[in-house]
Order: sequence, then C-alpha cells, then structure tokens
Amino acid sequence: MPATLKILLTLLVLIVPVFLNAQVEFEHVPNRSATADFKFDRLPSPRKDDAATNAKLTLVDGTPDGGSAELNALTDGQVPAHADEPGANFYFDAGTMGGRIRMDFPAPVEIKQIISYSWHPGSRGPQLYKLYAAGGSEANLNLAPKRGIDPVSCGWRFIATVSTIPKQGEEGGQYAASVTDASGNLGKVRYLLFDCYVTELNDDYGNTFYSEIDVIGLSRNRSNKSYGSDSSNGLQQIRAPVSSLHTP
Ligand SMILES: [Ca+2]
Repeated sequence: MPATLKILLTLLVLIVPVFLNAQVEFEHVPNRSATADFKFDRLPSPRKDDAATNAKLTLVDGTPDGGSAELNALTDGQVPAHADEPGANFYFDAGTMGGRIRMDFPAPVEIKQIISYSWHPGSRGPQLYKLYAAGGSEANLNLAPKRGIDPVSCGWRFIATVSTIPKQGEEGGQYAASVTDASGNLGKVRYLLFDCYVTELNDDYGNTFYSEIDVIGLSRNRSNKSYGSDSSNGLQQIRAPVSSLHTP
C-alpha cells in the first residue's frame, strides 16, 4: 500500500467518529387539539428536571420583545396555560430577524436528545433555528458570536437546522422539535448555541413563542423509565427529513 494511501486511511479512521449524524423530527398539534398539557403522540411532554434545568441562559445577540418572558422561561419547566400567552414564552422582538441564545451547563453533559417546545395560535408557533454545540476546550472558542460570525469558525460544532415550518395548512398550534443522533449520543457538550430565526416575513410577527427547551442527558435517560424504550427507540429509527402529525 502506498504511504500516501496509508496516511489517508489512517486519517479517515481518526476523522470518522467526529462526524455525527443528527436527526431532527417534530410534531405539530393543531390549535383545536392543543392543551396546556403539551401532549404529543411520539415526543414526551416538557419536563421540569432535565439537564437544561440547571443550565444558565445568555442572550448572545438579538432583542427580546417587550412582552416576552425572561430567558429562564425556556428552562423553568413551566409551559403556557393558553395558546397566546406572551409572558410565558420567550420570543424576539417584532420585526427583527431573531437572535442567538447560549445555554451553559455547569459541567459537560453527554446529550441524548434536545427538545424545543412552542405554542402560538398563528405564525409564531413554528420553529426555525440552527443548533451548535461546544465542549468548552476548543482553542478558538468564542462564547458570544454575534450574527454575522459563523459559529463554526470560532470553535462551535454545527449540529442541525431545526425547522417545523409547515409546507401548507395551519401554522398555529403547539410544536415539539427533537434533535437526536443516529449513534444515540449528541456528544459531550458544555455549551449549546441556539441561532433562532423568524419563520415568516409576511408581517412583523414571525418570531417563535418558545415555551420550553429540554435537554435529556444520556446517563439520566439510561436510568429513567418514565418515557421508556418505546419512544426513545422510535426516535432513533426516524430519520430526517422531519415528519409532522399535521392533520388536514
Ligand atoms: Ca417554560
């Protein structure tokens, strides 16, 4: 075997484990069926005791809407009681293009799943964001990259683009968007970066009403039977593109 080929193969073996295969899926509960219970068919309801509960949230870029809740509404385990409850959701200012939110864990956590929940009767229901992760020890890590700076250029690892924007039909209702990895492990993560975008530009009201973000740690899930093997195995089998329970 030529030396060059040998080197290339060795490099390939070293590089392959770095490539993760993120999987995104989501569920949509239309307005008429959405309740304060946040019940979904395949995805679990929001939790109070996930890894995000102890995480710290920082606004990296963007302006919250004057009617928005504080950032901690995303991790407080509380969800809105009604379809249009500004004070129980975090959302960026009307007429803006969204912004960036960093989630810091007290220590690196091996992540099995990230689920974001939203609820609004209209165009602020669907979600659109890019998700990045960092282990914390990256040499050039910029913890607060503003819009215009590609997070990948400063230490972040791109995980997935999450979009629950319906191709047609009702936008309003509840959404749960799940990010997992084919391997079952999204990696060891100290920081997550949510790069959130408006979901439509027909008017100024396209910034999502985010109700909760849950981060499910790997070790916790191993010992936790509360949402058992059915849904976790099922999630691993579902591959992108996303599927929706949108009913006509
Ligand atoms: Ca909440």
